[in-house]
Amino acid sequence: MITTFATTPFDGQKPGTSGLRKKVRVFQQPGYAENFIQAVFDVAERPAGSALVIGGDGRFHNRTVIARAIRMAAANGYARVLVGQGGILSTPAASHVIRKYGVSGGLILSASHNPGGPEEDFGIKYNIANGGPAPEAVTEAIYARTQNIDRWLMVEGGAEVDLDRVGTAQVGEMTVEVIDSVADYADLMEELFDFAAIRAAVASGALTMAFDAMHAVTGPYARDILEGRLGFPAGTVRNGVPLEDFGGHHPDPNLVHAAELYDLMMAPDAPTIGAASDGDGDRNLIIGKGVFITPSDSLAMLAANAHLAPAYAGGLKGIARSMPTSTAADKVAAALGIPLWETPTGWKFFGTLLDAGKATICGEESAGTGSDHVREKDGLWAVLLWLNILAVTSKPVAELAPEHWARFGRNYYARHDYEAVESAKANALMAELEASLAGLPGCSFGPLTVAAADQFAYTDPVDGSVSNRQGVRVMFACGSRIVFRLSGTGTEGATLRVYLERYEGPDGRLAEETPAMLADLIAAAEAIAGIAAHTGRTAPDVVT
Ligand code: VG1
Ligand code: CO
Repeated sequence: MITTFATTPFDGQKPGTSGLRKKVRVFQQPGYAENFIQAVFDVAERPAGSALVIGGDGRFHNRTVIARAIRMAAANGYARVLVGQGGILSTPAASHVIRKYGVSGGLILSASHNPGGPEEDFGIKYNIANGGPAPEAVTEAIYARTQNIDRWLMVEGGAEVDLDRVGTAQVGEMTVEVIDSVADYADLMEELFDFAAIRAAVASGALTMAFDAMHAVTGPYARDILEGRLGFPAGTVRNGVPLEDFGGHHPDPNLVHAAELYDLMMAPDAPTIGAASDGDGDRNLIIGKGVFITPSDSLAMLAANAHLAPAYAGGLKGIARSMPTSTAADKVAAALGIPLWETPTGWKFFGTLLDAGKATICGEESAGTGSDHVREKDGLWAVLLWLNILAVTSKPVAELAPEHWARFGRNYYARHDYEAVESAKANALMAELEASLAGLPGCSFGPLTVAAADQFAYTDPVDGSVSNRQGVRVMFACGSRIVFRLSGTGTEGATLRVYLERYEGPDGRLAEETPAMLADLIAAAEAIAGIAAHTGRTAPDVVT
């Protein structure tokens, strides 16, 4: 029943920031997904009798690849596969299921915040036994294997597994368990947070919310937890039915793609809090009534108030953030007397810190926040921690945020994305920028003087692995900063990300508009990198 299919390598099956992401039509080439999955199975650490978790964000092509992956797992000697009902598992839920059932790893089928549909994006990511994304050593080994792969294995014949019915089935020698996609995860959330306090605040009418699931994977989770367990009225979860093409939208919870939610939250009759999540449920957008909270600030504010939730009442062991994320969390770590870890972009770099108990809360400027409860960023987790804090303090976001800034200072922050730039042009920009780094210190751009400039390199404090060239940093004497890097998740040309940050101390200007506060930095970024000259673009496509 096990068939060996001869194959030859495909170019470019190199996992990026978060797995292998390509256009659906690339994944639809015969053998493309199979080659990659076989490469994973060939290099993954999986002792005899191992189990595997499979789930995805429900986007177009999800079910096709899941059906193939199940048959391949059976042919490759897995004893058991756990798959979410309908092929659905949010990324944090998959991480939790891997940990809870002690399996050797998982395949997460998602291109996250990238759009879905026949002409859009698909992705495959492998997570290891700790529930987190495979570290670079593993993704490098997978990539190396894709370059010399010559066969893949699959069990043929027998009925297809009915993904829509919870229960067990047999594929060859392997058992397939179709599990409830939501229950394990929702139970975990109930353990972490003060659901009774949130329920009481909801019941009294003091705490109201709007949650935009963006027709992505979080819908069923948000309905169960927010409308079911916490008692928010029906309709609190908007766009709650996962669609294969996310309704034609980008499931990216930022001010551009969740503009409707933003407008709602700026209206006079806005609810207490508005939130949204992305394609695979690991990102979060937080908007208080009348006030947007940047993801970097959200990380800092959550860390400062985490002790109000039962799971974190004993304090935090440390905070970790990706390098381009603002330094707002650093101020909180200093005040709490705990370490602050600065890692390269991508959640895979937090895994060792979480496993070693060096950090409890982690975050990225790209709307990712999470803790040691799983090994992925977790959109609903962040929303629930905000709800917990709002319920316990009875203060609106518009009061909590200024209080935070008055204590720690405020990091004005924005990210400018230049999307689908011709790769050669983006590479030339970065190369020229790198070549200019040594000469930058001492140079002035308007009122800003460069204090230091470098390429960020990271040595993992736990396993000693080194990751070079993780983004160009230009640091100014006043404490402001610009970071330049190319995205590792795009599927079309290159995306240039420019991260801008300006710090104002507790006695500084705390209530200004962000664009005005960053104007000098924006001009400096153009002068330093020659963005218009290299790319022909005079303005970013997306500002978040
Ligand atoms: C982006 C974000 C990064 C995030 C990654 C995966 O990567 O910047 O912070 O970890 O997406 O997020 P890049 O290389 O494009 O900048 V998700 O929610 O798309 O899995
Ligand atoms: Co995501």
